Amino acid sequence: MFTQKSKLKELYQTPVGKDLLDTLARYAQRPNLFQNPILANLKIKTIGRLIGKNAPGVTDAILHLINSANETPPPFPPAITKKWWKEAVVYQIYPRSFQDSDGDGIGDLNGIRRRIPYLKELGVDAVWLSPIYDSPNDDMGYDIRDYRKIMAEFGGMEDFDALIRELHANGIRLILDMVLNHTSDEHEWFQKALANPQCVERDYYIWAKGRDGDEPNNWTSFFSGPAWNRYEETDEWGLHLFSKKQMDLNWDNPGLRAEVYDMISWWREKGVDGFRLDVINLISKENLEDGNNAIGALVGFRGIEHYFYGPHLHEYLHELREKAFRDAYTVGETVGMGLEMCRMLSAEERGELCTAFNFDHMDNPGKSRANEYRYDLRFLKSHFIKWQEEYGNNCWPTLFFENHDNPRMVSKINPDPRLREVIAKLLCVLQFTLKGTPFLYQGQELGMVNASFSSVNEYRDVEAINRYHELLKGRTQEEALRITSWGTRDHARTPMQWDSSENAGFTTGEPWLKVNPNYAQINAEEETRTSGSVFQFFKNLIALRKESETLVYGSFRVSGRKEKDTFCYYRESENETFYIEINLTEHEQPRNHAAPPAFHFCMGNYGRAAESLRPYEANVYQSIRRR
Ligand code: ISL
Repeated sequence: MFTQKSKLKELYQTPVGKDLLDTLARYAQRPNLFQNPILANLKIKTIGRLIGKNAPGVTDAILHLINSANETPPPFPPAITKKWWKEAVVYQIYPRSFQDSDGDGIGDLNGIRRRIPYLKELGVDAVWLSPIYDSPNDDMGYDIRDYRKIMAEFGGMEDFDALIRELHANGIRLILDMVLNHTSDEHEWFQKALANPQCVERDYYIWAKGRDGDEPNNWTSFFSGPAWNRYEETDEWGLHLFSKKQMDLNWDNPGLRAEVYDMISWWREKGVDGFRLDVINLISKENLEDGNNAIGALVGFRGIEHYFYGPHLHEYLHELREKAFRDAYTVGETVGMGLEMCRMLSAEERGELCTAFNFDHMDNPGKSRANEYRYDLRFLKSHFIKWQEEYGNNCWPTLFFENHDNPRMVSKINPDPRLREVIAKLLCVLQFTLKGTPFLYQGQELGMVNASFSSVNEYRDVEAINRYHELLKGRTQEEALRITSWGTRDHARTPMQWDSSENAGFTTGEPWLKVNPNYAQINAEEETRTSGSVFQFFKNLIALRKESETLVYGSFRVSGRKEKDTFCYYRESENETFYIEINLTEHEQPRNHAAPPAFHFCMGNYGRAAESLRPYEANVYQSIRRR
């Protein structure tokens, strides 16, 4: 057991210790702090001063998490096993904003079916649909009311059956988004629990008595405010880590788990090929003790240390694999998990997840999408080298820059419209030449960018709306709008831009969320017929990846490890090598490594290579195939 007297280097040897210390260092904007050999000899009790949070309880919380997570790290096997989901290009669709087919201003399943030829042309192998189930849409479908019913605005079960049939007929697999940490408070289980506290469904949720008339503990919601609703009828409080209408499920209840396994098996029997698992690492709550204030201030959510890597997480994930997912593909949305913890959750021999989403690269150290800042691409070099070199052959990375929760990456890096296409293509080169499964978010292949919002009334994102009203306590409407406009999830949810007709061809009705007015310049119709467009670049690089096992299973070797402004690397297999060179800055950079001899220029975001590396230049070279 580790104690306050344990040295940092001893803790750093454990999977959880390494991730927690690296996470703290990143939040403190000192990402390599704990690799310092001098500091490594210090006792953990000094950690408070090091990270600027010399607060009581931080080191106790870290020691407790490390001591209770006493797993042995998975081995490092010599070979990679081949799987379809390691070779696939996955395309995330946010159904509400993809294509409307009935003119109600909301995307739907028949609209997706209509766009299958577009997905085929791009080279997509699988689609991930954000939740399509019956929901009151407090959190746009991530608040599920009936897991076995299609959301009315999206169509009916017959439309789902038609969609999966046509996707499969076109060689495209289907991944559904499964939200298992919580349900809508309008779900039948929760309604029964309110109506009859003695019913079996009562214990499917997490209830507690208040404290002196206040919440049972000091936990805060991811969506602002306390994480509890009070229910007068029984004088109890119900836990909601997200919106007030998303009630956390009690995974310690075997009856609840059995209901979930049955429901997942039902979808698998309908032919679903895989599942994206919403905040899946939060399902095991250790206890309901107060959260540490310093950790809450550092991470932004008080109480998170009691549930982000709970005591039964591995047990429940293994049971999910055995009794529900079986051989279906799974990718866990594992908020707060570092590389080592993702290895514990997804190494092949552990029989838990197939892959995991780690978010460490989505913001620069110490930043979040709640901050206004220019994303510095140079941070990606150390991040990707670590994940390409240390993840192990029995784990498989996921490669993404956008999703439905984050602003458009091009806008985060540099909003200069003259650089938009070059940056979009640079991100494409990283996503499709590094080792891992690429997850492309709708519109990223067009180089879509953030919108601008003139009022909170234009927001549809519950997280942004709640935060706006919280900020109003002490700030003007203009300030609250400006601050929430940096990270509102609405940026990713403006309707897909299909063509230059009204509403960008998304709907003939009134769109549920405003269309970005730049659709006249940025749209699929224009780009699919224009050589050199962002779409064509994605299509060509996806095609290159498909014809070359090297870009899928080849080894990774960095070139110029110490150079800050450029990221150059090889992908190698026995008879073929690719060399990639990237300028991570908006300034011209000297080429410190000529492309190796016997390599030919394959593709690049400036069309051809030049004497030096121009702003954000990214080039792919290929060796002549050795026979
Ligand atoms: O963006 C995030 C991490 O980078 C978090 O703010 C995000 O809310 C968290 O990852 C959880 O997101 C998932 O669960 C939420 C839902 O609102 C998100 O859309 C979903 O991706 C609650 O179900």
